Amino acid sequence: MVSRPGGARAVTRCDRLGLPPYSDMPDGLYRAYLTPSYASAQYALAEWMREAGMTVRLDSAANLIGRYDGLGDGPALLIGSHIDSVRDGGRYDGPLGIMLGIEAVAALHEAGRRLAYPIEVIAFGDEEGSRFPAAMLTSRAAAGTLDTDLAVIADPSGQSLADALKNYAAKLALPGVTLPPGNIGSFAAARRAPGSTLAYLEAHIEQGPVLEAEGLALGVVTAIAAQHRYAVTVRGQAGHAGTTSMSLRRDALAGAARMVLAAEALARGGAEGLVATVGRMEVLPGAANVVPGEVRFTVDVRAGDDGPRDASAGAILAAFAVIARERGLALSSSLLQNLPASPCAPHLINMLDAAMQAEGFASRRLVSGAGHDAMIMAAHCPTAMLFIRCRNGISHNPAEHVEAADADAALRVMLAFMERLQNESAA
Ligand code: HGY
Ligand code: MN
Ligand code: MN
Repeated sequence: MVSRPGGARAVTRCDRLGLPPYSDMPDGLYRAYLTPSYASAQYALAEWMREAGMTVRLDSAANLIGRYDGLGDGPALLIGSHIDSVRDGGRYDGPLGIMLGIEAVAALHEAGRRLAYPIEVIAFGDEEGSRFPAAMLTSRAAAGTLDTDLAVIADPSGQSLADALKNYAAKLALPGVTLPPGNIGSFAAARRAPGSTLAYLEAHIEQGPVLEAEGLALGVVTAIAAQHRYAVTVRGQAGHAGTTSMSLRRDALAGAARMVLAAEALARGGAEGLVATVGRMEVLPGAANVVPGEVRFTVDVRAGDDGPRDASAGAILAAFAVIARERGLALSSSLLQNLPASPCAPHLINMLDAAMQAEGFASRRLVSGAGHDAMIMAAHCPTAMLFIRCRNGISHNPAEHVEAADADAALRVMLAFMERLQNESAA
């Protein structure tokens, strides 16, 4: 198998996409689904996919897909990750897996090789959920597991997903690419035909400290942690900051603050791997001289398995209810996202592990605390994930960093995995 230093180019391309026009913010990276920066990123990716010998298309959820035909036209190996980012995020969370997919195909193309199976490289559009309230929308469309009423989804500016999709299809004119219908009714038509995908392979930075701490470049993911994400609203009574005595207050923010600390304490005292995060909070009316009458915040609870996740989430909501009662506050919560733990396919874990060892890398298997499109694609096909060391385990942060040498290592292992997959599928 031809191996080539494509990892450096993959990293360089991620760096390029970290700057305007590929970002919707001037001094950092925020690339949201169906925005102008998303369109610019798709233009660049389409060009790189074509250079690697692929044909390019958009599915009806506006996922960009490059295809490299195989000797046979059976089920395809799907390699990918997501092209959207969190606000002020890092450059490699998502894009690196797409660029390495392009590099793997480019290696075959330059060697004039076709494998027994077709290869598709997919750039999922909305893994982070950083624009619309639901996350992983476009991989759920591809996997056929959409369980969200798309018609009611709108971003914080009030633009509906339906309008965003319509505008996008009208505005984006990828040369030579058939545009998606651009209507929400056809969004679900992005579903990949059952049985059409041999396996889904996602290379991704670890977003944690384990590989670096053990001096390892790569790791094989065994499973992806379970997630529950809630929207919580606490209502008290707004009042004049100067005249409302402390004993008469029903301060929604003071109550929410106690809830945040209660969630933290429960997670700290919970099982290994249990985490709880309040990542977003809105204080209303948000004036310096008004006792907050209402607070809205999110809670993200994760654990290696569904059971501990469910038990911990229940305990956290129960603690919130006690605090609300004690303080005369009204409490409501809704489940925004329920992602069960997602094991990767055992035969692909073994195959990826064997490829790593054949390329001279020590075997290291680990659970992913971060969510990935792979956990959605598991409903459609067997999945495999390859983790790549990242500096200090930092992610969802502009300081996110990956070494080109580690990206090269990942590419070598991906190519070795693809050979094994060919041998297995030919057997
Ligand atoms: O939240 C996550 O774990 C992923 O980065 N979307
Ligand atoms: Mn990611
Ligand atoms: Mn992420």
